[in-house]
Amino acid sequence: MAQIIFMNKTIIVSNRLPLQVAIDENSLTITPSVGGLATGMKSVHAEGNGIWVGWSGIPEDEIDSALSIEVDTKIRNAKCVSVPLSSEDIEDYYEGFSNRALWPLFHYFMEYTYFEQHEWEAYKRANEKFAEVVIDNLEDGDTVWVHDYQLLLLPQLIKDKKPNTTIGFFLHIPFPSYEIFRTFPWRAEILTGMLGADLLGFHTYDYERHFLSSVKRILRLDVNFNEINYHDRIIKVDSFPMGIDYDKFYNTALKHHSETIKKSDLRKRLEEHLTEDKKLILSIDRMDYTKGIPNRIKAFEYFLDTYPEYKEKVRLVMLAVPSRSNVPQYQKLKRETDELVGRINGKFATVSWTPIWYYYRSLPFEDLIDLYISSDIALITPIRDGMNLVAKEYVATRIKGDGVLILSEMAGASKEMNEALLINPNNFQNFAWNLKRALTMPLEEQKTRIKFLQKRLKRYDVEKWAKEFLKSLEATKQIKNAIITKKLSGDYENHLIEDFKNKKKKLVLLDYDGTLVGFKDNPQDAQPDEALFKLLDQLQEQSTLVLISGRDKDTFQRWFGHKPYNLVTDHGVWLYEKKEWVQLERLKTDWMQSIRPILETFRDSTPSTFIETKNYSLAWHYRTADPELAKIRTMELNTVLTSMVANNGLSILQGNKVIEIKSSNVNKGRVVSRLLTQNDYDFIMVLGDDWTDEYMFEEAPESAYTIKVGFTKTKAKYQIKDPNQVRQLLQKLI
Ligand code: GDG
Repeated sequence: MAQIIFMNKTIIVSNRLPLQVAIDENSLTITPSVGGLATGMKSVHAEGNGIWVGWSGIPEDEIDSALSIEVDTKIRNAKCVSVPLSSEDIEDYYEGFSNRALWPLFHYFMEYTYFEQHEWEAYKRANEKFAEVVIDNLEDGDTVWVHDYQLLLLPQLIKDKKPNTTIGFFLHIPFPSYEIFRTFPWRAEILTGMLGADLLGFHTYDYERHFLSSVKRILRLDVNFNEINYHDRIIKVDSFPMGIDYDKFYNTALKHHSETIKKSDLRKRLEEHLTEDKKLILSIDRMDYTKGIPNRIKAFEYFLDTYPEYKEKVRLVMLAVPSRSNVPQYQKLKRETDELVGRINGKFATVSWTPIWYYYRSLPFEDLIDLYISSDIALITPIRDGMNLVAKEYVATRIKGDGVLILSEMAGASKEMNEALLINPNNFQNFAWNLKRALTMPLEEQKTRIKFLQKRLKRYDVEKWAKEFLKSLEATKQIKNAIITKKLSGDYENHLIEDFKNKKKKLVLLDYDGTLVGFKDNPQDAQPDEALFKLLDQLQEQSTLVLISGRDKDTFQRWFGHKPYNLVTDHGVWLYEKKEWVQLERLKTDWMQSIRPILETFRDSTPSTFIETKNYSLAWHYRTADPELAKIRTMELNTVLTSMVANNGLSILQGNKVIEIKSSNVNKGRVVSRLLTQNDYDFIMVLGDDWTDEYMFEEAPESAYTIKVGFTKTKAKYQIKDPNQVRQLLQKLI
């Protein structure tokens, strides 16, 4: 297997390598690609020992092994490493799963989406092949940047094998809303695959928001602003709108305008059409159903019907670049486009004018620039598009400041190109009206708009985009370090175990839910198991053990009454010591009758929530409710309750997916202070997972081992992942 080993490099991974391999009978040539991604990544790739991992474009079974070695060597000379993929992989993983399932679904084309089990298997296999090559080339301290929808599983595959690697992932296409994404048969696997990354980047805030919404609802993970708590990691999610190589487009346009350069045939031909009262309208896209090509042609027809005075005055120059022509929907689109162009040209053409010039091919870069600089208007109207770089390129080439960009609201680019004429591509009336507006826009207005757009594109170009992403990715190391510094493992853990063994008067304070047992949908299902009893029995023999919980006295009596453990229930109202219940606090409960109706209103308007009535408190549980609705409802409930509780000596506790109202003068911290005065302990350990446990951490003396379960913000000195690890730790102590 191909292998290049260097220190601290960035490994870029994308489905295709940024190069073209051409093999004919006598020669093998490798030329670099000039696409947006290749340009954007150029400096990252060139820096130090950076490498690029991807497919070469040649299936491994279509080339003999001697030639394959030669191809690999040449690719390696270009600082690239190829992933060997067979024709079958390409058929099932790329053309199949990537382009017949992910691409249409992520672009909201559900009717084009095929879910095939064997293609999903191929997708997993191909992602594993990429992982293998990346891991083979990976050294400690390296950074990996994975690109796009073909490699959604790759981040986790790398993280599983190399947990310390810093991994970034960028999605170049939209992330669909939860309602669309939830239809995906392997939705949880896809999300989990992506969550192997430390930073996830999207073109727009909307895609980011959709992604987070799916993470919350499907994986039920906690999200704080743009950070996801995932096991012992915090994953950052952010938007980075991809730019273009502005200077390259601007300078080439400048060159084409200069007197000294010979005009290309294409340019001359275009200019023949350009007289004072005639205008060229340009569209350029890959031939893809997301780009709205048939829609655009129909809208253009509508325009000519509505404003017939523009017949013979305008021409639509439409470049459609062949793409994925093996996939049936693309073949259908090509047929439909051919027919539409034929029909409309037939309908309107005169001896001296055809309304649409249609090219179905790819043109050299210089011709592309000629198209941009010769067109008065760019008509970029995708039905759905991650970003759309063509819109940005058109603007960059307008060196005289004239020209109008008509841009679909459905393109990610519309979010940062407000000075364009933004349209909904499905509203033909508005489409035609804006086209007329563009055709009649005063030059001064054109210049003002283009100038604004150019300024932004120049400032946030593709290199800046790549740098910003990598800067953010680098910053995730600090989050990781902050977790590592508090994580109870290695030396910290050994020290704790040693101390426990050596000390005589030991106090162990343990919260129950979320600390000793995981959360259940219904709190009554979280009973202690045999293994836990065994563990606690032994711990009890070696220390003063106190289970300290917000649970009610009756439940704990049922579960633990037969054991010699000390129990504190109701957040500190009752203490069970030497098999006797002692009431520590005398509390009123008359407030419940006025608070309960409020909670009932919230329960009724928030499906899957319920109220738990305890002896001294009321709790509203929302664990299985829709997380986004629950978030809004908790804010509302807090507002309503805050005004009521203040004057009634009550307080609101924000627990783990629960809001609890109880008397202000009880909390777990008060019990801790009380317990501490009773004896002269030389070892104190406090474990808890939730906001209510912070009171215990606060009251514990400086010398205590305070340990928070989970990796959210805490006053505790150490952090540990989950109840499983808590049990492992306790096992080690005894
Ligand atoms: C995906 C997302 C996102 C086009 N025709 C020719 C040619 N091009 C170049 C353009 C432009 C690029 O191809 C097309 O980029 P887009 O952004 O418009 O679209 P996708 O290919 O669908 O790209 C998209 C992008 O990823 C980046 O994240 O913006 O939303 O779908 O650069 O100039 N270049 C040449 N000849 C052509 O005939 N030389």
